Amino acid sequence: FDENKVTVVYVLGGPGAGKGTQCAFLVEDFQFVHLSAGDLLRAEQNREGSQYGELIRNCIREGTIVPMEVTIKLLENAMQDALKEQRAGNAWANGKGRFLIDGFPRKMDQALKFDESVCAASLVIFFSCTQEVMLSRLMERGKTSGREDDNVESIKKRFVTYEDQTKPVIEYYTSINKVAEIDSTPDIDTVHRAASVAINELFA
Ligand code: UP5
Ligand code: MG
Repeated sequence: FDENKVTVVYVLGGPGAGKGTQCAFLVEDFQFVHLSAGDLLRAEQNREGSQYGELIRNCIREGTIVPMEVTIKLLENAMQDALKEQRAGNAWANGKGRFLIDGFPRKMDQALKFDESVCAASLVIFFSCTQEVMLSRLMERGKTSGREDDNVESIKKRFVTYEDQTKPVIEYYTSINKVAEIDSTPDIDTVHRAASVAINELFA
């Protein structure tokens, strides 16, 4: 994808930090297309005839990262589809596509690969939150979410993967000045206001 034709924003933060919740607001505010890597993987897992169903199910339950080829392909396909749809509907005033890529890249190799071969991100929004708060949010959500990874054992494993693999990605983008860090501990509206400020600066 040509960086002159699309703007990519990565949305990172630990499990339960509020990435999905905040992306929904940013879609409304800024006409982004929201692509959650986790949602795309869960859809692929449930797609009849998928050769990756078992692999994805195991990774999600164990909180490990699905091989990047699978995730990158799903994201690329979703971006292609969205571009066609949105262009047809004239969703973007200046014709430049806007994508929020939620929960990706989670590992350094994915970051470098996507930036280089798909599209470099203009900004990384990092929702920071304590594990204590994230744990309680996920346990609460787990009562109704039906997500196979919203249980204490999986959540603990997700935290470890986040600390070991995803934190270095955030540090890398921080070192090249692409990160807007937003404390996502406060209430949803407060976090939303702070996130809007960061995106407004990007489009200013
Ligand atoms: N909530 C949200 N904000 C709140 C606030 N400010 N105050 C109070 N409550 C708040 O929010 C979680 C819960 O908290 C909700 O109930 C919400 O109402 C409440 P949500 O917005 O869903 O948080 P989010 O950060 O999106 O949490 P999620 O669980 O989706 O994060 P993960 O990063 O763990 O999950 P994801 O779906 O991205 O990935 C799942 C798995 O897929 C990974 O573990 C991995 O195995 C696999 N994966 C890959 O392998 N590769 C990828 O690239 C991506 C995923
Ligand atoms: Mg999410």
